[in-house]
Formats: sequence, structure tokens, C-alpha cells
Amino acid sequence: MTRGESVTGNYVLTGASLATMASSDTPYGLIGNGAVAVSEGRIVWAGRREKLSADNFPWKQVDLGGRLVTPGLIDCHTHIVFGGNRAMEFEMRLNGASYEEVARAGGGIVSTVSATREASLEKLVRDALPRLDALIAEGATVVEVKSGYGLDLKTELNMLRAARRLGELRPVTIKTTFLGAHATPAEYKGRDDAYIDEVCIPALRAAHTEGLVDAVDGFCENIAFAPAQIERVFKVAQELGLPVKLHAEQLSHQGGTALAAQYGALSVDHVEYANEDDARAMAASGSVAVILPGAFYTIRETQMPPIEHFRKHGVPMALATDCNPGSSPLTSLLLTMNMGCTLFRMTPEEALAGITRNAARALGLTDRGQIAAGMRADLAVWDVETPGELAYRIGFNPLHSRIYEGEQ
Ligand code: DI6
Ligand code: FE
Repeated sequence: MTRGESVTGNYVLTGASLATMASSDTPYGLIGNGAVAVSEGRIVWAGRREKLSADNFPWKQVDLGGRLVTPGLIDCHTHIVFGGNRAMEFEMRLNGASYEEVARAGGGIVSTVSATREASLEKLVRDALPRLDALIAEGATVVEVKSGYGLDLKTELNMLRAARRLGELRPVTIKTTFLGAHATPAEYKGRDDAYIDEVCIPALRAAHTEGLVDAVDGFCENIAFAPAQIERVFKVAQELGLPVKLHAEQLSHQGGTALAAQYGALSVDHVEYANEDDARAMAASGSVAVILPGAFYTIRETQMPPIEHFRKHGVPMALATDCNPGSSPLTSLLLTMNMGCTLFRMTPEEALAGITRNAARALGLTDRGQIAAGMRADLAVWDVETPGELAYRIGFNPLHSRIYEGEQ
């Protein structure tokens, strides 16, 4: 197969190493000299080439020249829709400005909220596209997008509409997450509870009515919302039949993880300050720990997420960019993998599982993130010899081609 060659319909990929990430006895579920049969956008067979019967799949064969195939990559935590950017405050801080000076110059999350409120739907889409394209250029086939920079009904809905629009403009699956409980806007300063009742919850109901919400998130932190406030939002999510997830224990231990586990959260994200009890609770609820090294790196955090506890208790770990204008202006899943390994000592296999199989689980997707019969044919083809190379290199993109729903 050459880059850009049209691959569609029924076909068999051959001459490939497959990092299937499906449960198997080999690391990465690796199958050397493998083949994948694709029909109508689905994988119908995957295994060793010599076991493939041409009688069963008498289709066009597409030779991959010995390249590595992984599941399409999944970024399960992003904020790629927002107005403006915060390069100015980055520069101010590095020139010695204090937090107060940055805030007085209009910096911080409030500046993103103002810019997002001012932007039209078209502008939000136009600004987010290069970020989405950067993810796609590295093989992403699913990207989660959160609201949370509108903090009023109109703009929260606009952000989610922009996210949905992205999925129409590009061959990628967009999963939308309502994050009204991200911060309290200036007009509600000191009245967090009123913001939750008067804006956040009504916006959630309206967004759900419009079919804009796949999951509900919140920011549980001393600078954001307390567990009791988040719980009021989760109760509404539960009533609407929407799954929840939570930004928790990022800067301090507030007890958000225990709350999220109690509500059967798909994932608990950041979790630097989570403890072993939190890991036990997540294991019991089946919640994925979403590790976000881009934010850790950008804010120069020193508290490491408790990877050992997650391993010990069998909590699945995902990795994501957390792409946002403040704490993680990152649009590379490959770099995210490298950071997960270098900063947190995750293994390259855990890192790849973190942006495939476990990322799918963090989004409640049961037919992505693995190469196996019945899964969607979302695949990434790489010019590398071993899967470990994907996490090893820094700032290099070896993607050869990307197959989305069976089509290159
Ligand atoms: N955690 C973060 O690090 C960001 N939001 C969140 O929930 C910060 C968002 C920003 O600064 O714009
Ligand atoms: Fe985030």
C-alpha cells in the first residue's frame, strides 16, 4: 500500500506486524507476519498470515511491506475547542511576571472564557481544526472534546456544536463531554453553588436535549469545585442516563476520585494526588485512570501519579494530551506516550495500551482500540520495526498511513 492509495471495500492487509493490543500471551498482542481482513469498515479476521484462508476472504490483498499496524490512536481527554490562546501569558511568566501581573493583564482561564464567548461557531471550528489535524496526522481516529470554556448556556452549547461539526469535517470520531463544572465565571465569583444551579445544570439539560453530550465531566479541585458540588451535576447526569468522568486529585487531594468511583465513572483523570484507597475504589468501579503528562510537564508538577498502585490493583491506565490553552498546549499523542514513559516510568506497552485499548474504555467505546474480529477497522500503519519505537522517539512522526472505518 502506498500513502494516499485508495483502500476501501473488502480487502485483506498482508505483510504486516500487528500490535493488536488484544488480550494475548505476547506483549502488545503482537502478531508477526500478520494479516487483517476488512469488510464494510469492520475487521472480520486478524491473525497470522499462514492461517488466513483465501477461500474465506477471496479479496484484494494489500501488502504493507513489513510495516507495523496498531489500532487507530484515541485521545480520550482534550479541550481542543476554545477561543484565543495563552502564548502571551506563557511569555510574560517566563519574563518574570508574577501570577498577579498575569491575571491583571487578563491572563488565565478567564481570558480563554472571554475569547471563547466572543468567537462564533465558525471561528471555534476554524481554530480547532489545526489542532485536530495535528492529532490525525499521528494516526488518531477518535478524539474526545470537552466544553468548559463557555460557562454560560449559549457558549457551552456552541462549544459542543463546534465539536460535533469537527467530526463532520474530518474522518474521525468525536466524542463530546459536557464540562460546565470547569470553573466559576467572573459574574458568579464567590457564588459557586448558584453557578451550578442556575447555569451548569440547565446548560447540561439543554445540551443533552440537543443530543450534544456523550459524557459529563467536572473539575474537582480546591481552585474549582468541591465533591458535593460535583455530585449535584453527577446526579443530573445519572438522571439523564449519561456516563460521568472527573478531573480529580490534580493539584491536591479533594476526594473526587472516591466520588467518581461511587458514580461508576468511565474514567478519573490527572490523579497525581490519588492514593492507594483511590486506586482500590477505581478498580472496584472499573474506572480508567487517565494520565495527563502534558499538564504535569507544563505546570512543572512534582507529585507523580501513583502508577504502582494502579498496576497493583489492576486499574487500567490511559494516556491523553489534555490539549488546552493553559496547562497543556499539546497536540501529539506520540509525545504524550514518550512523556508517560520518561516522566512516570510507564512501559512502552502500557503507553500504547493507554492511547488505544484503555483510551477506548475511558470513552465507553467497546469496538475500538484493538485489532480483532468485530472491531471497527480504524488502524494506523507505521514505518517502524517494533512497537516500542513509537514511545521511544521524540518529535518524530513515523505514521505511514491511517485507515478510518476501513478507508484510507
Ligand atoms: N485542569 C487543567 O489543568 C486545566 N483544566 C483542568 O480542569 C486548566 C485549564 C486552563 O488553564 O485553561
Ligand atoms: Fe483537562
